[in-house]
Amino acid sequence: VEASIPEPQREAWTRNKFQGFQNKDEFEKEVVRHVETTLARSMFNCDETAAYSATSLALRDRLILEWNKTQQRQTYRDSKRIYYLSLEFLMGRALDNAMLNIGAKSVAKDGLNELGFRIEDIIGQEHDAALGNGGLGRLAACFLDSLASLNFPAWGYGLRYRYGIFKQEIIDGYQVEVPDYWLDFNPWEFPRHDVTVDIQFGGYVRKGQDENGKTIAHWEGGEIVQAVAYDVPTPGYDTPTTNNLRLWSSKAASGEFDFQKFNSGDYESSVADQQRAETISAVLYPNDNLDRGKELRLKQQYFWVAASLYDIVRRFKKSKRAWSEFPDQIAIQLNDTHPTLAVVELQRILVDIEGLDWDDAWKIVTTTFGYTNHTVLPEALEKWPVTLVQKLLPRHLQIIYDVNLFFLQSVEKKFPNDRDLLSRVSIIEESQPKMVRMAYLAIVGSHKVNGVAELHSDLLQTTLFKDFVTIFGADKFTNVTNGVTPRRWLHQANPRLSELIASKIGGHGFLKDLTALNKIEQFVDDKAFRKEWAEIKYANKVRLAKYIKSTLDLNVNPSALFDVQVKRIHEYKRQQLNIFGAIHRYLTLKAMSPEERKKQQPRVSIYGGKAAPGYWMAKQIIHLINSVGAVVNKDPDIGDLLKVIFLEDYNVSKAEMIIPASDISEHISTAGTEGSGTSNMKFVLNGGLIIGTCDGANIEITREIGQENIFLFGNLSEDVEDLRHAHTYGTHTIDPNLTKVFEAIQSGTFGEANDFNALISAVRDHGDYYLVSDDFQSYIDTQNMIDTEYRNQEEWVTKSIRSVARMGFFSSDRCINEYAEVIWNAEPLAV
Ligand code: GLG
Repeated sequence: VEASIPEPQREAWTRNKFQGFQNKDEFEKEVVRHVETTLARSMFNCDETAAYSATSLALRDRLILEWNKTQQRQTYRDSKRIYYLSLEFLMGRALDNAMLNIGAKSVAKDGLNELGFRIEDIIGQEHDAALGNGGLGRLAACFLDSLASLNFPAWGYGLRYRYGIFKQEIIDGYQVEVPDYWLDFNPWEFPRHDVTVDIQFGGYVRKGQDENGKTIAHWEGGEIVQAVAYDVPTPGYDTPTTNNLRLWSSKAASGEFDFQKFNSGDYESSVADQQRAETISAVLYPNDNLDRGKELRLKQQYFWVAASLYDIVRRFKKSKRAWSEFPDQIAIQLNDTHPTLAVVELQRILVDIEGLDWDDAWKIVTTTFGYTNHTVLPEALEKWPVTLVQKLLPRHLQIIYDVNLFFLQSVEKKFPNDRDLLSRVSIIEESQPKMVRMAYLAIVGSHKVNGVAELHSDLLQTTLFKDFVTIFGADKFTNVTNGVTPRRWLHQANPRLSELIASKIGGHGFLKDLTALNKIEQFVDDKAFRKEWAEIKYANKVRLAKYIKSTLDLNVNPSALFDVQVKRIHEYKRQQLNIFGAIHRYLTLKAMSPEERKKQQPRVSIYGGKAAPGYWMAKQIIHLINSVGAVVNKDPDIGDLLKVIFLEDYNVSKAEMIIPASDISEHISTAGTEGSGTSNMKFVLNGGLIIGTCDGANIEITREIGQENIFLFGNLSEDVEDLRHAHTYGTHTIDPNLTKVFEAIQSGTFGEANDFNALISAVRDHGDYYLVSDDFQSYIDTQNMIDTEYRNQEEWVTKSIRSVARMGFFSSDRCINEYAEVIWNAEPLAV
């Protein structure tokens, strides 16, 4: 069917072109129209939820126009496109971000005011889009913002989970998980019921022949599930470019019901089939840095990857170019190993469906893909049982075996008679049961492999992927240090600081070129500037204190030092070190005379983060923090000197409030374990100082801001192995101060004496894998130093200003430009 409007009628379309609101009056008109028609309500029953919905719809209309134009422009210019495949996109709220990016916030603010609403209340109505666990998913969201802001033709591809990351409730000090049903009303997505892909699972492979007598594989039988596209417009900052995030949702291929079954009276089982299909995109796996090897997870991965590749290939084929041009037109980035099956799927499409020779196809595949690794933790490295892959994806398993065979043959040729090497690098691990090593498959199937911070990339090349460096050469391996978007993490989260900076350095240009922040360093001695700088931090702390009061009914003093650790709860991130340190502080204060106490620096120790539901130790840590808080916070000897606060349900929108309110934040992972960390960058960008180990991006932050502006402590990555070895084979003595902390816990100071035995045993009896005891004294000393330095507020403000001024490197814009140059070989599209 020819859907386009014939030439003579197009004039009427152009004449009636919808422009979206252009000023306050038109904005109000649009909001009222949406309230009265789209929502079928009126001024007599327009609550904040309705006002939020209507405001979003008015904004969305504007976005959609630019989004359409962007897509047309990108199709017309037909330049190289970037596809970012990520199982997680932790987008957070969209309204505020959209208003700021398209420059409509002040119009909306005034308009809403006239209509009887405060913009902050309206923004606060939105439910976070929480389709991710932590850093990996939030990085993908920052990347989308940068890709659009820099005008790259880029799409994100992910899954449209019905349930995102669970909501965390704290009941009696324990984490309880509540499902996060976020799709009730989501104005930011567009269902594309006409964009569907049938996805096959199971069945068998039949060998056949094509017209030329060449053998080809036919994958037949099994079940079909349908993928439906949902599009989310992602606007760039201060540019018309609005890119697309396409999320796939699963449903039964036969439509609503199996009519055969339905008509024969078997209603229940026809509905069951439908529900089984919908299960695929139903829920985000809530594990961060942990692979659980669940069958449904593998189904999710293939479902998403196959739908995305079908879409990408379909778009490419429209251009009628030769297959050899595929890698000139398309770069696909694998966000971790989760989408690695895409490598196999593209090879399958090219060989089985498009009839290319194996070697030609494989060249195209490997030139197209790049792979980003985010962690060296062994428990996070994905492996799938060969038997499971055989059952769900029989043809893909054959291809994996062939890829492995040709790869191992090439290794054998280069390094003859090294059987050990062959078994070390084989994509198939010869274990019981046999496993497919996804990271190795990703390396072999990509032209570039990168880590996310310098130390992390070095460790990859010297440990985990050492053999592959020998085989492929060092050029294949590179580093792209993570970054964060200054739009959300400075301009949106901390509007007053953003304005102050803009007022000093001639506008908001730094939001597009963050290195321009260095211009504020010349004002470091400017009295008025310093004063306002300090006032903004204080105001942000007051806001957080109010939030603590309203949610926990606890009073905290905004003048106290706010010490924050918010991130996923994980033993390697060492929230246990933090809380042991807080207990030590408590015991020390208790032992002091009242006069001595008066001289101490008051501190609020703030924690937040989710534990994976099956991660028992992480849940113990949450329980300990809450148990300590319950005692300390009501101890009259202590008063304001120490408060221990656990903030429930840490997420992106809460991060936007918490991060600007921090004086010191903690990034204290065991050296060599954190890939990069990205909240460390956000905290410093907002004028908070950090205490950290020599790990992840902390090292580069130190290099940029100067070691006088950061509090580093603890053992170095190169000493970790020896220390662990000594714990296991030598005599392992526990730090005496830490021993006192353990004794306090086990004497029942914080509730049931035996509740926390596992946390203590891990350090004392089971080898202290995370080096909590080894780093304890250094941690305590550094915290004491922080107390002292905080009392010198003048010096503290100087450090804060200088640090922010030197954070330009950590913009995700810099990061995306590096990917584009070194990995994607792609360029922005002028608008
Ligand atoms: C990983 C790592 C983090 C890293 C993030 C983004 O653990 O250190 O900053 O990816 O690269 N799972 C993660 O969050």
